[in-house]
Amino acid sequence: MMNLIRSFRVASPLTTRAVAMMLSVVALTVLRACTPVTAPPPEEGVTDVAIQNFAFVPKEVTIKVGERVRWTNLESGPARHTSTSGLPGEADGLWNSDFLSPGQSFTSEPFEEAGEFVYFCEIHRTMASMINAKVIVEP
Ligand SMILES: [Cu+2]
Repeated sequence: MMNLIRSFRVASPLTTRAVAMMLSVVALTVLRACTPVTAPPPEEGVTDVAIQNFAFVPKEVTIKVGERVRWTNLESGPARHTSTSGLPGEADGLWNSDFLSPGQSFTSEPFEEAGEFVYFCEIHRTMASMINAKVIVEP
């Protein structure tokens, strides 16, 4: 009996601490989900494309040889996206962001050649707004 009481007394503050910890984790998660994601600060030689409402914005950008493109997932919901060069089912391997969660960015390497480069989102390859986006590189 004495042992039981003792273990209860020992367990009780621990339980309180565990509950408090769980609550703070929940609070942090809620807080994080409610914090609006923001675009990173502009960078010279980098053109920004937002991924928002299941679309690349703008869908077409024009840059110069040697410049880069940065994609940022600005969804307010939990949707992840990718920026993947090529066409759905025919990724050409020029770049691939992997999964971008809201708030995450991916910056391409500098484009070394002039031309037009299409890309899409691997996850939403059936949505018209998420395919046939374009980077136009001028000499
Ligand atoms: Cu997507």
